[in-house]
Formats: sequence, C-alpha cells, structure tokens
Amino acid sequence: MHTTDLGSGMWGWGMALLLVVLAGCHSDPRDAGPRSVEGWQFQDTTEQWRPAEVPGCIHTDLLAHGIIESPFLQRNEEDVQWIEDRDWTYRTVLTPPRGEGDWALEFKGLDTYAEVSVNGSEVLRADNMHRSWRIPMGRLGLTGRDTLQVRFESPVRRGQALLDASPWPVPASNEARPIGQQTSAMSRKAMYHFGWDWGPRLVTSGIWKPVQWVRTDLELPPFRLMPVSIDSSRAEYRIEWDAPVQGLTATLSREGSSVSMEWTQIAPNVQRMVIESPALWWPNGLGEQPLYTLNFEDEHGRTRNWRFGVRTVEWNRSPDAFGNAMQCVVNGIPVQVRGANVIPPDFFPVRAERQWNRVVDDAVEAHMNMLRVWGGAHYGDEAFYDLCDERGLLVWQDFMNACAMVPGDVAWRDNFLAEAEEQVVRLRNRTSLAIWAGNNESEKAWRDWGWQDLYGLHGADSVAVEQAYRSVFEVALPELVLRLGGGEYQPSSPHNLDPERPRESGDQHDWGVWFGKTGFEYYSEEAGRFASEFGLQSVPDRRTLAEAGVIGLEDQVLQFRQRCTMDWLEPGFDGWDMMRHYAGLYFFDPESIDSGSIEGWDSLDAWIYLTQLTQAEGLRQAVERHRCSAGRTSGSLYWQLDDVWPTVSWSTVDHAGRWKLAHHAVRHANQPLRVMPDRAQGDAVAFRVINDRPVEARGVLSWALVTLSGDTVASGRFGLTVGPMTSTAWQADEEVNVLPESQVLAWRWTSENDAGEVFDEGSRTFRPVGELDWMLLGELGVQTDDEGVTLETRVPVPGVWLRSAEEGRFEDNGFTLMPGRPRTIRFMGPSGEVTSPGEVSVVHFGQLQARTP
Ligand code: BMA
Repeated sequence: MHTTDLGSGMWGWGMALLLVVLAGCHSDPRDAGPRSVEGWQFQDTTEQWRPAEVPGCIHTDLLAHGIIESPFLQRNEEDVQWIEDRDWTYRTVLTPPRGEGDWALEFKGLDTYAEVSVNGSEVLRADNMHRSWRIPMGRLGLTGRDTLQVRFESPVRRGQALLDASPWPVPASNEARPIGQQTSAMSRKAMYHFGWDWGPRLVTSGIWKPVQWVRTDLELPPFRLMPVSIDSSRAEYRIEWDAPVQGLTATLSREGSSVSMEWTQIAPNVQRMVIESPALWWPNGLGEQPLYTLNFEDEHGRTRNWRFGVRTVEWNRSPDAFGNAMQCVVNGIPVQVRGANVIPPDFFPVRAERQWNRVVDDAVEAHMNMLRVWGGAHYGDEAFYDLCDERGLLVWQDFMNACAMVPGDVAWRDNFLAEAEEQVVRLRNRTSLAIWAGNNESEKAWRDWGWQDLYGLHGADSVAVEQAYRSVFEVALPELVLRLGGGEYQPSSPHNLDPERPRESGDQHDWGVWFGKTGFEYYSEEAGRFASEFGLQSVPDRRTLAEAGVIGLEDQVLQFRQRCTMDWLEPGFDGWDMMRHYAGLYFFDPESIDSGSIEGWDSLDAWIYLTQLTQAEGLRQAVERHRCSAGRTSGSLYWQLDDVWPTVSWSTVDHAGRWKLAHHAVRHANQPLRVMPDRAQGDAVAFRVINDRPVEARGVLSWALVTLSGDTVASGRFGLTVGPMTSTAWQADEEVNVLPESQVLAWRWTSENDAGEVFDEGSRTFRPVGELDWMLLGELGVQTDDEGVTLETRVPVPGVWLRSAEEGRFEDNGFTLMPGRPRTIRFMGPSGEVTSPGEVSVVHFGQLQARTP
C-alpha cells in the first residue's frame, strides 16, 4: 500500500533527499537572494512520514492526505479538536547553500512551541508565532546531508501548564473554553485560533511561513525613513541606520525611471535626503499613490531596497469643542476616515495570503481609505502592506492581543516585546501605516466586562493583573514604539483620555446597536470622535452556506455556526435572536414570513434576504451619521469586512468573496460625493451634501417627493457647488407637506450640465421601510441581456434583490427602484468583466410584504 506513497518509508525519504540535493545544485552561487528550504514531510498519527506543505499547518496537511475532512464542512470542526492536544513533527533534508558568504537558516514563522534540531541536536527553541528566527549556518553543525526536524508541542498543553503556574487566572473570556482552561492569553499565538464569535476553534501547529537560507553578510541593517518636512515642492527625509554603515550610496527611482535627489551624510549612521517637487502619496479618493524606490548599497556590497510614497501622517488629538479630536491628517489635510476592520480572509494563513488581493479590491471599490488589522489574529505579510501602499489604504495596526489580560511573568513580557520590536522595525517605514494600538478591547474589558467577579480577581490579585497590563501597554510598549520610530500609538482600541467620557476623545467601539439592542438612532445620538467598530450580523449567500454543507434553515450545521451568545440579555439569547430583533424593527422578523408564498423560496431565503437588508440599512445609517458628523466624528471603521470561514457573521463580504447587500450599501454610503437627505427641519426637505474629493464639485441636484403609488407631489432642482473636502447643508425654501408614512424622497446630483457625470443618486424613506405599505401595481419590468438587467417600475420598489446562478455580482443590489427612473445594472464575472448574468431572479420587499399575513 505504502510503496506508491512518495512521502513514506525509506524510498520516499531518499527520493526527497535526492530532489533537494538536485535543486541545490542548480542554484546560482552568485544569487544572494533567499533560498527556500523545501522537501518537507510531517509525521501523521501512525508515525508515518508524509509530504507536507510549507508554509502551512498541521490541519491543512492532515486534510491534504485525507486524514481529516475539511473542518469548514458540516460539524467537522468538532471531530478535529484532538489535533490541538498532540505534538507534531516536521522534517526535511537540509542542503547547505553553495557559494561564499555568511548564511543563516531563517524561519519566518513557527506556530508556536517549536523545538528545532539538526541531526538530533537542538538548535533553536521557538515560542512565538509572531516572530521570525535565524540561526547562523556555522551553528548548525552541518555535514552535507543533514536532517532538519521541527517538533511542535501542543500549544494547549503548554498553555495550560503556564496557566496553572500563573499566580492568577489570566482573563480571556472570548476563548471558547470554560474558565480555567482558557489558555490563549498564555501563548504568543493568534487568539482566534482558540475560537472566536465568528470562527471555529482550530488550534493549529506548523511551519506557517517560509523557511529559507539567507545571506546575512549582504544585507544592510534596518533603517528608519523619517520625514522631516514634506510638501509638494520639497520632501526632506532623515535616514537613520540601526547599525553602522560605511560608504553608502543611494539611488532613487519611480516607475523604473531614475529620480534625482540630494543626498548628504550628516552623521556616521545618518543621512539626509531631499527630493525636489515630489509626487505626493494620498489615501484612496484623495489622489494618486505614486511610489518611489530607494536602492542602497554600501562599500561592502551590502544592499537594501525600499519602496515608499512621499507623505506625512499625523494625528490631531488636540482639544476642541467636543472634547479632543481624533483626526488623521495626511500631508497636512484632515482625512475623513472610511473603512473596515479586517480579519484573515481564511482561517488558515497559507490560504488567507491568496485572498488579500480580493479583500483590498473590495475595500477600494467601497471607497475605503483605511483598514484596521485587528489584534486577535496575526500581523499581515509583506504582500498585504504592499497592496495597501499601492491602493491608498491607510492601516490601523493592532498589536496581537485581543479581549484578554496578560500573564505577569518576565518571560511572556520579554517575548512579547521582542515580537513588538520585530514588527515595528518591519512596518515602521510603511507608507500605509497610520497608527498602532496595543490591543483590541482589553482595556475596556477590564473596566466593563465584570472580569474581576468572573475570574475571582479581587484585592491584591486584581491590582497585580492590572499592573501587568499597564506595565506592558502603558509603559513598555509606548516606550518601544517611540524608541524605534514606530509613529502614533495608543494602548488599546478603544482608548479614551477620560474613560468616564468615552465619546469625547479617542476611538469608540459602538456596539449599542447589536450587543445593546438599541435602534439605529443610536448612531446619531451617540456620536463619538472615531468609530473604530460597529456592525450587525447577516446570513451569507446560499452557495457559500452550501460550501459548508448547509442546505436549509433547520440544518444543525447552520445553527452550529452561530457563535455570538448574549446570555446577559436573556438566557439562550444569541445572534439569531438579535438578527430577528433588528430585521423586525426595520423590515420583518424573518420567522413571521410565510416563505413558501414566493415561488422557489424557503425560510432560509427569507433569513438571507431580510438579515442582509437589515445589515445594509444599519451600516448605511451608521456611515452616513459618521460622515454627517465630520468635525466631530472623523473615522468610521465597521466590523468586519471579511470572514475566516463560511458562516453567519458581521462580515459584508462572505468567505467565498460574495458581497452581501451591506457591501453595496457601504459602497454607496462611502461615495466621496454623496447626498444625505434629512427632514430635521420641520416639514422642509433638507439635504447635507458631502464632497470628500480634493476638488470642487459643481453640479445640479434634482429631487422629488414621490408617493407610494408613484405620484410626484413635489420636486425641485437647483445648482449646487460644494468646495473640496467639505459639506454643505441645503434646505428647500418652501415647506413641503412631507408625509413620512407614504412618501419617498429621491435625488440625483449630476455634474453641471445634465448630460454629465452622475455624482450621486438615491432615495430615502422617513420611516423604516417595514412600516410603510408598499404597493404592488403590477410586477417590476425586468429585462435581461448579455450585460446585466434593466429594471423599471410604476411605483417605488424597495429592497430590490437580484440573484443570478452565475458566479459574479451585480454592480448594485438591495436598492430602491423609483418610477420614471429605469436602471440598468451590469453583471460582473469573477474577474470583473461585464458578462451575462444568465437567468436572474428578482425579489423585492413589497412583494414579500404583500404575501405575508
Ligand atoms: C469586536 C471585536 C471582536 C469581535 C466583534 C464581534 O469588538 O473586537 O472581538 O469578534 O466585536 O463581537
């Protein structure tokens, strides 16, 4: 049986050796770039050696060999829990690189407790997934045909031992385990691996990043690129090296062409660089993202390259009328931040890496200018920050800690600070990097989540836990970030100057909607300075659920995906109840729908449609409120853009990359040019019109008040010019008789002549859509062609939901269609090309309302 398995037994091992040796022979000795160490095997549960994928992890290796089934399918997650309790071993044949120079063996990422040996002798002990490790070749004791082995100890077993030895329980209440067995805070390992409220518990082990030979004598030390003064006429930088460099030369280029600059040595390890008339880098929506490349070489032939954009990023936190600002300022211009929180777009990092491109596309398409890399996962790889630099996405970077306190021992602290140092040095010169936060919600949790009672932390224990926390996040870490030139830092997210008045300074996690059950008016009533989290759950596309083995609503597998419990509201209350609550407030409780009344529908369709519509409405209102409060609220990052697996969560794009209706809504709400209607002033029709572009928007705004039966009862049209990066309020001269229960306000803002660009168009009701009696005067006119679908109607039709069996998406979805305004919605295939949507199903809210008792 086993003889055909290349990876097993002596034959396989010998073959692997031969392949590696052959690969080694072909490498060019003059090529100083890293050389990947390949030919890895892992030992399965029967101690048989099998080929392994590196980078990867034990779960994906076991899956590749059919030893486990996909943990994303059905309830398989439960069947693979045993993996976390075992030790796992990987090995390969190590061929020393040929050619001169100083070589080191580099492990870019080991997850997590790893004992590395060569021919049975230990050469490294690693204990932090977020660090990389190098061993000089001379210390490996190589003979020329050597076995490199990496043995991973069960992170749960080691974590438990550390927890048991801790003088106090270390709170980590998000971990899906009973108190006393929550070990995630003890280890430097991605916390979501231990289970989170949007993901499975799969405590991995493995070599999660490349292993390679690197030529250390050809690398220049790290440096700091420090803007001294930057504007469009001149950019002056100070370049500081972490270790001595001699005879350094530097060249600058942009898009392959060389760029002249002034270069002066001002101290042994410090140079000054001046670029005349630089092309400035701007966040998405404010301008272009020109990138320069610096190539350094010293007299020993050591080199380093760096690609960067010319820009400054500062944070204005000065006192103002509302407390203290929390304003991101790029190149001297205050930026209204629009964006989202991201989690890894796949549970397994090796797969997530392949998805970042898509996530960044989705962010840019939705007019975002910032992403927050949340602290419960892992730091991004270089490719992620490259994409952010290239596409104009600022990065809010958490250090990796979430919803947990920290152990008080020196070993943990040193380990964490070494990780922080490595990450700050790696990321500090990144053009996209805007701010660091020490952790996610730990500060808030310690204050508000009742951990003192839950974990029995009173008196001296409570003081000690708080001390351990503060000494890391309020003392050591800020000192480290400052010393290394990491830029802006705050201890936690959220963090406020005065915890008693959290809306007056710093950032807020606005969870009154969702965890607090309050209505969407919360977003306007509770405006803070920078909303770094807020959101609502929804159910994803049927096809995405099918990939998890979910066919219908009653499926155990679907129920099993809901990880958000809120027992404090009432016993057993969970995300399903909360989705019903909000859908019921703004549309319909999905449980009250007689779903069979729409042809081809079942109750799962009703849940998907209604929860997605509700999430879209909630996020739209939140983002609009944040933008209308510009000057007070300067940022809006919703929770969360993507998913680690196919599930029911707060994401706006599901695990398969399918947009939920909320992503369309966010895209519209984030448009740089945007009209937001208001009826704040009595019965007058009023608008706030926002121009977040750096140039004036000159145009014409037309509006109409339309009854639910399709009659226009009032309308207007006026010239509207809004200056760059500002907003204007406009109110109709005459009072119009607005009847909130029976009218829809529609608008269209176009560039000056009507034939020009459509800046924005849309419509709004003044009461929740679910409270109005929508008419059904004949069905929608629907025409499908090779490019999409054209729709028209005689009466306002809210919540138009287009579905196609083809892979791809409609350019808009979940919108209200107005009479007299037919719309052609194009369909885009997986690579963005306009294509035929095939057979299209169209459902709208009025239809559902008419058929529901
Ligand atoms: C936030 C995050 C996550 C969590 C999400 C939903 O506060 O920071 O910890 O998954 O809420 O509960």
